[in-house]
Amino acid sequence: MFTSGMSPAKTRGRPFTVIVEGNIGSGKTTFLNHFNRNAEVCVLAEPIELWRNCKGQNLLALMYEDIKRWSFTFQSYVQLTMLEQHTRKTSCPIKLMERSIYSARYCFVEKMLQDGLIHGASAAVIDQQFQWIRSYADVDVDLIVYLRTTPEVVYERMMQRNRAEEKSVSFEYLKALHDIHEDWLFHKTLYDLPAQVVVLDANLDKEGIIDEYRKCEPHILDKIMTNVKA
Ligand code: 8LK
Repeated sequence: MFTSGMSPAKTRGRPFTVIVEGNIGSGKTTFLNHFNRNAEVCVLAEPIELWRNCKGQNLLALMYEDIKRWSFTFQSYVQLTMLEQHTRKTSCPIKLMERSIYSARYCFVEKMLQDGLIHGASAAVIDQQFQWIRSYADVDVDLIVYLRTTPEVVYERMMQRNRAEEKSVSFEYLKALHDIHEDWLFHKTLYDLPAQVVVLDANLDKEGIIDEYRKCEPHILDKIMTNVKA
């Protein structure tokens, strides 16, 4: 656990920022809940309720109903809500975010572009906004935790979770999202990495994964302390 008594991890006027990345069903919520018990950690879950209710419109449902029609609308709003989370002020020294403006652009928009699910013109507008945000807003991060899974395991979890909007998500879509996460965070062949990556085996079940978190706590702490001293 991030121990109290640690010197405040304020880096460059913002909290030490950890983004938790991984496929749909990779256990990000379980990870966040585990670290949420610490007073020094501000946990920001994915703002899915905002995506489900943008002035009464369920953008998440619309996107999965007709991805080509709604991908731009949905991804534009995701980018805005992620910007809000990156820049949200907190008195905690550590901010833990579920996904980020980076996975929005590098995984989801990129995947949609590769598969022709978003028009090139729409992706270009999102990218221009993304580049502007990176230049003028403080969306820097200090550490990436990659919850690494296999597509088979997350497909099974997604089916069990049974989220209404995700009923139409196919194994192929999850596999494609898996591949792009792998390219970005494991093989490191896609775009830039905004911070160092810690990779966890997130195929483990709920009990096993807690042990995996415990194993990585000193590692994460070490990274934080190194960063604070630097
Ligand atoms: O994570 C909740 C749901 O939203 C899941 O079905 C995947 C989808 N989603 C998406 O399509 N694009 C996204 C995110 C989530 C998160 C980011 C940053 N971009």
